[in-house]
Amino acid sequence: MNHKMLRHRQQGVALITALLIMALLASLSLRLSWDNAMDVRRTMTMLYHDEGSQAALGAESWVMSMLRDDAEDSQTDHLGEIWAAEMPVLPIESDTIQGVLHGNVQDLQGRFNVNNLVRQNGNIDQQSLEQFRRLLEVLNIDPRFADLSADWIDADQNAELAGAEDAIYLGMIPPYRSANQHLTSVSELAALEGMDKATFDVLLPHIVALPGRTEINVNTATFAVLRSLSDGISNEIAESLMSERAESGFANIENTFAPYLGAEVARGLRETSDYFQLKVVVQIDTVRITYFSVLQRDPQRGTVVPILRSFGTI
Ligand SMILES: [Ca+2]
Ligand SMILES: [Ca+2]
Repeated sequence: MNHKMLRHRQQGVALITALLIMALLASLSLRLSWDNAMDVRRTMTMLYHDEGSQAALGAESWVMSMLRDDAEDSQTDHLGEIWAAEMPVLPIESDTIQGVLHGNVQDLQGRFNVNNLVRQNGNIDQQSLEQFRRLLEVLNIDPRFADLSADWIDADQNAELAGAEDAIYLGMIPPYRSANQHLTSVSELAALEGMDKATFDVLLPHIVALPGRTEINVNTATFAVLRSLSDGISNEIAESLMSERAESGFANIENTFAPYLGAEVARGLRETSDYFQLKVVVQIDTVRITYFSVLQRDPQRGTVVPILRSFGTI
């Protein structure tokens, strides 16, 4: 090999080395800028999430004071009151953030409290069980789920005729046990034997799990819950009751319901509420937060406190 050829070869190696270094640097810089973009995105998402959570808690404070004012200003609770109106879409704006917030408040005592199915001593309350069966029939759902729910909550392991206890649930894959105590969330009923999502979604707007035994506010009760009060309340009667109460509630619930209900059931009715559910949806950029809060109002003390908060699902 002469000198000329050797020099050419050395130059070729140097060129390839230089190209390799260039390629390496380019890929490194691409990687760094990608990581950097991801870091910025992650930080912004966390920031938006924090801001969104704060906005949801702000909305909760606002609704709590609205419910306190309502207790001072009115003797009854009905769907024409300000708390029952859908919240307008409110802007969330600052130097760095732009988003929106909307939500609503629902009266939870317009629904059937599944914890009414079982008395404090752990035994099934037959009257509430019958009412739940009627509610399911009105909704075209198998009334067997009333017995299943009662067994799920009652203290014992004796299955009702159409019910189920651990003997059934332990045979499932995966196996599980019934709660045998009062519920904190109706979502537990999704675990009932034979319950599917479609059925549960139909049932959900009409049921609630409130602490202890509660009465039903007929001013806010759903159509199906009104019908469930008695076999004597037909579709037509329930429709006329709905139009009688309109948006300002019944003038006199005793007189209105006396023809349809026995004294025992009538005692479980009222025209005020102590439990409400706030739902807030916050959207900032691509971050969306859904916040639920169950609020308990004590009209005697004039207080409203959150008793169950959750992000995402009820
Ligand atoms: Ca009121
Ligand atoms: Ca049981």
